Amino acid sequence: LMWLMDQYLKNDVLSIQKSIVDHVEYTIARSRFKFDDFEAYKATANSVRDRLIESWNDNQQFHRDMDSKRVYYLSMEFLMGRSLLNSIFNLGIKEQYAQALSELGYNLEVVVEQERDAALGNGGLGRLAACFLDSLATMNYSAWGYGIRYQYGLFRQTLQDGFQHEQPDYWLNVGNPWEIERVHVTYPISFYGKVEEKWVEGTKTFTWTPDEMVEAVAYDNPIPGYNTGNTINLRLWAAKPSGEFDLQSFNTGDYVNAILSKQRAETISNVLYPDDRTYQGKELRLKQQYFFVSASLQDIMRRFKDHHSTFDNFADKVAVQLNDTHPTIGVPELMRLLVDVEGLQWAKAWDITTKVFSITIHSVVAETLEKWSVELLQTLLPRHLQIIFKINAMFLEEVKNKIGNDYDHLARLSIIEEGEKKSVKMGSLALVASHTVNGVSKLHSELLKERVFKDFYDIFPHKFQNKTNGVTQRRWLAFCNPGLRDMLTKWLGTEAWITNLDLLTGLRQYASDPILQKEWNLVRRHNKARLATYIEAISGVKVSIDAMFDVQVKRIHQYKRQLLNVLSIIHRADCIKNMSPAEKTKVVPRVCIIGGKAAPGYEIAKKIIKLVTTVGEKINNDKDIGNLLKVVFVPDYNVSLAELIIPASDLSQHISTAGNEASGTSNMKFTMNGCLLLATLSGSNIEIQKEIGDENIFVFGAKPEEVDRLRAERRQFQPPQEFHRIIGMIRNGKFGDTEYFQELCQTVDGGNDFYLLGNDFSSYLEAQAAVDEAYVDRERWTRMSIMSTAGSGNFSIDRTTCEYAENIWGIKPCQPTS
Ligand code: DL6
Repeated sequence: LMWLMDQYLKNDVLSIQKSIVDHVEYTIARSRFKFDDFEAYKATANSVRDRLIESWNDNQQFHRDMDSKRVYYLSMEFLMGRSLLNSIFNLGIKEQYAQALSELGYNLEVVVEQERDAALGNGGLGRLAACFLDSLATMNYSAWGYGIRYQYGLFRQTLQDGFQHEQPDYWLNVGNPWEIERVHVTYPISFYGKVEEKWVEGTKTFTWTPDEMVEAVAYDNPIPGYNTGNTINLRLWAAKPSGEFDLQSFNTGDYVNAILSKQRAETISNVLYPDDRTYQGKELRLKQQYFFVSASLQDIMRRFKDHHSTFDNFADKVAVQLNDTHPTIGVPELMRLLVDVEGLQWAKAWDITTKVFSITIHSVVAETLEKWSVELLQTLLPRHLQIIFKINAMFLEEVKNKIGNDYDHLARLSIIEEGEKKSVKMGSLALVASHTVNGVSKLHSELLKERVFKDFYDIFPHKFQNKTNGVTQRRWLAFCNPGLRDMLTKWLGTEAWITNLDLLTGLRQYASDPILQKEWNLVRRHNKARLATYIEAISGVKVSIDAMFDVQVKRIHQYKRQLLNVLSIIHRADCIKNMSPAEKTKVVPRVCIIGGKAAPGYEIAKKIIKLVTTVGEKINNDKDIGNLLKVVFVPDYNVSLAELIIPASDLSQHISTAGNEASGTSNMKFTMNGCLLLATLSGSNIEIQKEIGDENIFVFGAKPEEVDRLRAERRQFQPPQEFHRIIGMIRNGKFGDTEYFQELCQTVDGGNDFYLLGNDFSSYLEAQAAVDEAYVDRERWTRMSIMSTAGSGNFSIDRTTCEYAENIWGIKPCQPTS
């Protein structure tokens, strides 16, 4: 079969050109002599996909033969961004592609810009899932991601008169060259109906007769590792009508309704819910969760059964990671599949289930963990509700042996929340069924034990672990910041840092070296110039790259305190206006860049956006302020914009109320790229501070252990004069829209100030002054910047992945030897 080996696509420039041109002609059916940049992108992406399919196939075959244990990462969200540059970079063929395109008359940089972001996620949780895939592939683990192929990704944000507007992100209408539709990989997914109980040979059996059935169709997305043949799979499910099921309606002559019900099926995978923290208990969301989890588990079991005749060692071959509580309905689903479909005894099935699942929690407060009403579950998934009740009964029986009949305690532990409207606490269900639960930073994991899941921790202390998040240095440093990449490789004498980020500590010895400092600043200025051009193009605001680029980009949330940032911007503007010309010469010019989406129903967050744009409008046109301060709101913040903004930032703000951010991951991306952090003691900021050193970060505000007390005393707290004055300016119409901003101002009125803006304001201003002072000392600032990058090794997702693999999933790296 030697000739088969020869079939592999070659990666020399000529072969690549031939692949691209063939795709122009045969895949997208355009003339090879005339195609535009978008068509060039599509053809290029298809040619890369061909190469990925080769390693994908090899990888699947290898793991089939090895029968290796695999981790399945179940997530409602995968915030992938663009794939072209990432793929050719990971395959090590970027230079060849650049040359191939250039000789054909196209520019790689322009071509990659044609790709639409795959925005199948809201923020941190979804982007973390995407980073994991990159790392699992790079580190040669056997892994698959499972999720939903949403027709509409996260909405696109536009600004109209400074207000956020949401536009649909119909990202698939231009086609998605990366995915492979598997029309034959489909599973039936059932909803509604009734359950019948029967005794068969002394055993109670359950038959669920559903009222609605749809089909889940697989779409595979190959994910290449960096510098390895390990290409793993992200399998996304699309909902399609179930032909078999609808046949009945057609046969009974109800043609129109049959067609309508077909359309209804497709709505299941239509849209990503744009709220990242509040869940409104919508039936469609539960349908989505069950839809993708059921398809994934059926798929996993089918693959296992190809090699095994019993389920005895299922847990030795399968690990399932639940990305937050969203896929938790998988617990009763696996039980149903094992007991009702495969005929296992309950005890045996439960033993398997509890060895397979583990869960990561991404929030800090119990209120954000999902609950589903018993009524809805009874209607939509009646058999699952029975299973949940049984799991709960057995669990409570078991804990009674430990804690006795303390009913309050038992009620807190119960998976079912009693009350007027009974509901199922999905976090509790996941915890009972999982062998491990983890938080995403050291502080967060402690908070889970002390607060969110205290009652469970007392009973199952062995289940709790910490796994501090990380980010992939491939996307977030090596290819979004090519100037810095080359410089790091040159100064470290190796590019091994791309897979071993700890090597960055080698930079520390050069942090004061004037030659490195000069090169460092040159790269930074180049990145800032790129961003300045973009800012001018989208907003018309001209910004100087000598000014400090002070950035806060993330979802808009009260707890993330963008409002605190705006208040200090108003304060700064006001101070500048009152300065003499001599005093003005001492001001450090700043460009304040804010970006992020507000959930469509989150009115306060939308008001914050409007305040930023209004304040920006006023300041940017104030001649007394001139270039000393500019304020820009960057619309439609997404992965691709982050890749432009992060390498160009001098200062990045991570200023949530202490302890209120589970981890944060953009703080890690900024640090890696040599941007300094202005931070509170929240989430992974604390660990970043430890790694890079107190002298290289600006920390302010309350301590996590003070927050409860400060909240309790906030009615009596007197914020500083400046705080009142600035709020007064907004209230009194200095920025127009007087009525519109009243509610926003009320959120920081003493008793209402839950996120402690008033309390932290003074120390925030002090920290801002310290930032200015450091910035004027160019040698010191550059040193701090180099030390930030040098200390960021611990925040590589590869470290996180290894910890999960070793301590939770029990999997080992393995790849073909040849
Ligand atoms: O773990 C990833 C990321 C954390 O870094 C953020 O701190 C956290 O807010 C975020 N959570 C979400 C959705 N929230 N919930 N549940 O994105 O997760």
